[in-house]
Amino acid sequence: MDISNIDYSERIPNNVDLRSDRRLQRALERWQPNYLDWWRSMGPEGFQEDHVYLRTAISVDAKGWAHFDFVKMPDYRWGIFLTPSENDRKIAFGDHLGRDAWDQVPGEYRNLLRRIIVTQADTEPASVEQQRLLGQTAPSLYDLRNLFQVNVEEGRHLWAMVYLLHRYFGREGREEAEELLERQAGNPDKPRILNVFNEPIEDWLSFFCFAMFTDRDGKFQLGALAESGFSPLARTTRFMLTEEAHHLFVGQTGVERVIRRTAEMMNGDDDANVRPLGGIPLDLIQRYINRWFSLSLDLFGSEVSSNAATFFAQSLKGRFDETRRHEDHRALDEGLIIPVVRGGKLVNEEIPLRKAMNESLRDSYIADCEKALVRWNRELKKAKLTYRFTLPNRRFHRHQGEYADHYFSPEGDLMDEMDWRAREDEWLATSDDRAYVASLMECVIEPGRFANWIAPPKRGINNQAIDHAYVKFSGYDRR
Ligand code: BYC
Ligand code: FE
Ligand code: FE
Repeated sequence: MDISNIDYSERIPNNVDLRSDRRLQRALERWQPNYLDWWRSMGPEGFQEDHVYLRTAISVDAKGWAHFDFVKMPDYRWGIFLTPSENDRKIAFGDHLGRDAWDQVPGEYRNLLRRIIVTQADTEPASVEQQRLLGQTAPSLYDLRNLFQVNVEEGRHLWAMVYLLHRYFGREGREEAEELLERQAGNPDKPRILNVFNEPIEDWLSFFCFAMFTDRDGKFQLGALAESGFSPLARTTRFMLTEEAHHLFVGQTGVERVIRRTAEMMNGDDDANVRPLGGIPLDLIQRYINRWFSLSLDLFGSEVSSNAATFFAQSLKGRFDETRRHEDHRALDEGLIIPVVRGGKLVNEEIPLRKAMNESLRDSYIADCEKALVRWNRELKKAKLTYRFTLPNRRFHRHQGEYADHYFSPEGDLMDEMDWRAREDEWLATSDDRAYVASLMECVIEPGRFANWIAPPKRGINNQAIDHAYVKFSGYDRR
């Protein structure tokens, strides 16, 4: 069978020859209706009967895997797609460097591996839950479609992880798969596992920041898992990464379009007030950036982590682009200098590199975020404005790791709690900010029209026009 092509004649589309394993197929077919129930109750509210211009994977080849068509979301063909296996794959890092990669779970690593997979899996439905009301205030049909594209693909990412749990982790894996549909973003009794995935995403500026900063954590975590010595995980996450690129695009260009629109309203005047015009002020955008960037930094875990050292040593989770790095893939002799708080002061400490793997991944992530900031600032320069966006220091507003119990300014300086609290409203989106942004949100559904606070994109989806009817409503007036 040709692994690059996906079999759509099956109830669960797949390129893993699911039909040859009846037990597994039946187990997943039993999970499928529970998933659909979850999608209908926790997925996008309203819009389930509407036809959305969505892409679906038809092949896992590099050349054009996507097929675009109008689909009702509950009819989306969620499936199981892995990139083709490499013959003779070798492990690229850790204690097992150079040995044959594993096609089965090494017994001694079973629990750890399951935990990583469950943590990854948990974020996917969480994000759909967090975004479920946004359709009602979409700034255009183009944006509405992009939201739903992201949502159905996060649903597919859940499928990707549930396949691994069912296929490789027996009864415990099946139980975890059930629990993935039971925890709920923001539910105090059964919250999602990682912090950001319990935060509300109430407006579209938050959504764009989330797709920019939080989905980007996905890019780096998936990139680290794509190096795994456990090949099925590596091949699954590689295909997920091809979908992730669009999510990051939605986030980065979304924020960029808000900036462009505000700059347009400011008309070259640095002191212009855009509120009377219904625009989003630049300093408010900066406070949203500060909030979502710092929350997303927490997702990398502690700066100094023995969990991370174990994941690396056992060749389960590598660094970003591990295989392509010209570095010691055992990471045994080096260290990473990390500023830590000791006796009320920041002092540099050298941490053995394996224990600093979370920080190494966070470094790669921050460098990637900086690139987007350069693009956003280019918009300001073009508009002859002197304001510039910055990323806050990695120590600012943290809730996990070395800096969690201390207070740091956006420049990274250690502060007293009192002083910090006195300035918090300058730095982080306030309830007034959020109320103002909420007041601007309106549902715009005429093709080609955009809400006043955001500029249109430069081009449409899949070479379609910007005024293409990306969502076709099923016969009733939504306004
Ligand atoms: N919130 O050594 P530590 C995505 C826990 S995003 C709450 O600091 P470790 C997506 C940690 O679990 C990508 N708890 O951390 C994006 C541990 O708990 P236990 C998601 C946290 O283990 C947008 C304890 O603190 N994928 O795909 O090295 C939309 C101390 O552990 C947090 C992954 O994360 C937190 N932020 O690393 C849709 C990949 N941070 O064991 C999707 C899989 C840490 O003491 N996950 N803790 O109970 C991992 O590799 C690791 O679990 C982490 C943490 C990187 C998350
Ligand atoms: Fe995802
Ligand atoms: Fe994503």
